[in-house]
Amino acid sequence: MSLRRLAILIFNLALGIFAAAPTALTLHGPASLPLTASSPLSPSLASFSIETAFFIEYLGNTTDPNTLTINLLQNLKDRAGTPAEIRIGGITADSTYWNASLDTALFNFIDSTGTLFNTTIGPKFWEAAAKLLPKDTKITVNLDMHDFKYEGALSVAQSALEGLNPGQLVALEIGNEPDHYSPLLSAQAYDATWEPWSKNISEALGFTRPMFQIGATAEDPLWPYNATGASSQLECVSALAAGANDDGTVKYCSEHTYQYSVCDAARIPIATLPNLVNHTRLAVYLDLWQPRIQSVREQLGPDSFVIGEYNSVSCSGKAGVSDTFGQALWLLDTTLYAASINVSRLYIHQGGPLALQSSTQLNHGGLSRYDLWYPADAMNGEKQVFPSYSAYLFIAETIGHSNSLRIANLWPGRQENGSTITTAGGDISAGQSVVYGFWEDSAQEFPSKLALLNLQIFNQTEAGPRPTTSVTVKRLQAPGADVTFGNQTTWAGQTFALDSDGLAKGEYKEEIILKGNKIVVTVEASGAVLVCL
Ligand SMILES: *[C@@H]1O[C@H](CO)[C@@H](O)[C@H](O)[C@H]1NC(C)=O
Ligand SMILES: *[C@@H]1O[C@H](CO)[C@@H](O)[C@H](O)[C@H]1NC(C)=O
Ligand SMILES: *[C@@H]1O[C@H](CO)[C@@H](O)[C@H](O)[C@H]1NC(C)=O
Ligand SMILES: *[C@@H]1O[C@H](CO)[C@@H](O)[C@H](O)[C@H]1NC(C)=O
Ligand SMILES: *[C@@H]1O[C@H](CO)[C@@H](O)[C@H](O)[C@H]1NC(C)=O
Ligand SMILES: *[C@@H]1O[C@H](CO)[C@@H](O)[C@H](O)[C@H]1NC(C)=O
Ligand SMILES: *[C@@H]1O[C@H](CO)[C@@H](O)[C@H](O)[C@H]1NC(C)=O
Ligand SMILES: *[C@@H]1O[C@H](CO)[C@@H](O)[C@H](O)[C@H]1NC(C)=O
Ligand SMILES: *[C@@H]1O[C@H](CO)[C@@H](O)[C@H](O)[C@H]1NC(C)=O
Ligand SMILES: CC(=O)N[C@H]1CO[C@H](CO)[C@@H](O)[C@@H]1O
Repeated sequence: MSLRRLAILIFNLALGIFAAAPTALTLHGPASLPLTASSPLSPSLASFSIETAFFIEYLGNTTDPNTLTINLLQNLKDRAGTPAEIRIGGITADSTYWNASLDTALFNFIDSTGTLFNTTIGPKFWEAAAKLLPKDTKITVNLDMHDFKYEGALSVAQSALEGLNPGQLVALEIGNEPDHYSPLLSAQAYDATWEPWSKNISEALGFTRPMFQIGATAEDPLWPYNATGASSQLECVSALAAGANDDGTVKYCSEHTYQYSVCDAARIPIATLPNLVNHTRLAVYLDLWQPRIQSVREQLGPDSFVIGEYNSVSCSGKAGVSDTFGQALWLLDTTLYAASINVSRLYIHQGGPLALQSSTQLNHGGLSRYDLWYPADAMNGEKQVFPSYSAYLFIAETIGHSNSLRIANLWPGRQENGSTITTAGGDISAGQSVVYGFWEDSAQEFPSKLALLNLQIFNQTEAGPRPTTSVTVKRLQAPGADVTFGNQTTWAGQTFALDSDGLAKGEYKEEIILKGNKIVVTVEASGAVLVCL
């Protein structure tokens, strides 16, 4: 019976605005939980990485809190029941120092050309994190390894433990993107510092459980996996193989993903909106990590692999690409796809352009073009919320308050080799449709929700019948993939933008589609819907 139910889930795809005859796509059963479905999803699946030097600009301090940031984070907690986690880190963590006498929360050393050299934090920094973030927000802190000064790393770790609420500090990272250090570190050389530091800090701070997140590496896995240099890459698996966990200090592994880049001339032309909004490209990219995800989970447990820093376009994003509604669709699909291959949490990176990132880019202030919102007026844009924020509302609401929801990709569907990319190169028959199913552990015969994404820059009509119940549909919408305004982006009919300080504005809208033989849900081109069955 359940097989029949799913088999009549039909997608009518309008291949072009004027297409007269839609193509029908039928998903074949079984509708029960697939064997390759993920582990139970973390309610903090959609989390944040905030660049250390920009953390106070985002959050404010206890005398002058940033209510926009606080409201936007609280909206997510309201939907998922658990706050998004925050990793405080990034390249500036490798030049961040503790000063117990500092009277401000944070001091950035910026020279007369506007270049940021280093960051000093004091007690008010942790006070802001402890008091202003939504209650129970878990924090991961990135320590400086780049200076190779153990006492400096220890003092930041100790200040975090003492300054945050009890239990709030959930992990420490040692170094940011150590695979980009110069001279290059082998896994053995990395471990030679990482392993004794993690042990000494654990002893000094009295940790009785593993508290460290290893890796934080930047480079993509080389493809094919037997390519020259692939076996000598510094990453979680090679670091673990070289003995990083000999003292049992490793809790999680984090690797960073930036699918596109404007760091160098060769990659700039590839960082386009149509490439960004393309499921095939996104899945092929994330699939590169599958062997590492599997290995790390076997060694450290089912919830151990995270993408601790990521965004779409490295070196601070690209106007017209990473600040658009297309980025919202990319963010939604990236998060759900990663979850479907057992990435436990993803921390979207927020911050600004930085010195030394690239010789060609502006690195003198402002905020990154890929941020979900600007907490304050910046030299490259006023205070605002970008369309991509709404993707995190979609995810938080999909997970709801469940602690046992599992996800699987239903279309294009998982293939023999573990990828969703078919020999035909993904979903070419049906444009750019992507379907995820969500199952409660307690009800494995039929999914409780479906996420239907249309990543094609055209229209799509979708249908999801369930003869015995009504279906509610909530939409993620904007006038087009190229829209850059949060105030034109709606989730379930409402905007979450600056004019309401990040709070919901407008009439809440969900469509209730009554049971019938066939239910047709129309999805606009470049749009996504959440169907609750
Ligand atoms: C995800 O993890 C679960 C539980 O460990 C496993 O059964 C499933 O095959 C994994 N899925 C993928 C796509 O790796
Ligand atoms: C720490 O901050 C205080 C107050 O701003 C300052 O006087 C002192 O020089 C700083 N210490 C160091 C080592 O930078
Ligand atoms: C708090 O923020 C305000 C506004 O940026 C600033 O004037 C003040 O010095 C900050 N206080 C601390 C303790 O950092
Ligand atoms: C920060 O960088 C400046 C400029 O190089 C340097 O003078 C200063 O000592 C650095 N601060 C710390 C705390 O290392
Ligand atoms: C770690 O602690 C041991 C024992 O206290 C000490 O000998 C060693 O120098 C420390 N390592 C570092 C990197 O500080
Ligand atoms: C990688 O493996 C493939 C398939 O086994 C083989 O054809 C190719 O020669 C190998 N490449 C290298 C660099 O070893
Ligand atoms: C998406 O990317 C794949 C792989 O690069 C490509 O074959 C396909 O044509 C793209 N789809 C669209 C609609 O651009
Ligand atoms: C929408 O947001 C943009 C960016 O913040 C702003 O410039 C514009 O005035 C806003 N429009 C409305 C109607 O509020
Ligand atoms: C899986 O197979 C598809 C189709 O042959 C191919 O395009 C893709 O690269 C393969 N992925 C992996 C990770 O092997
Ligand atoms: C058919 C069509 O209009 N496609 C366009 C949709 O919008 C995006 C973003 O502006 C364009 O890149 C497409 O060419």
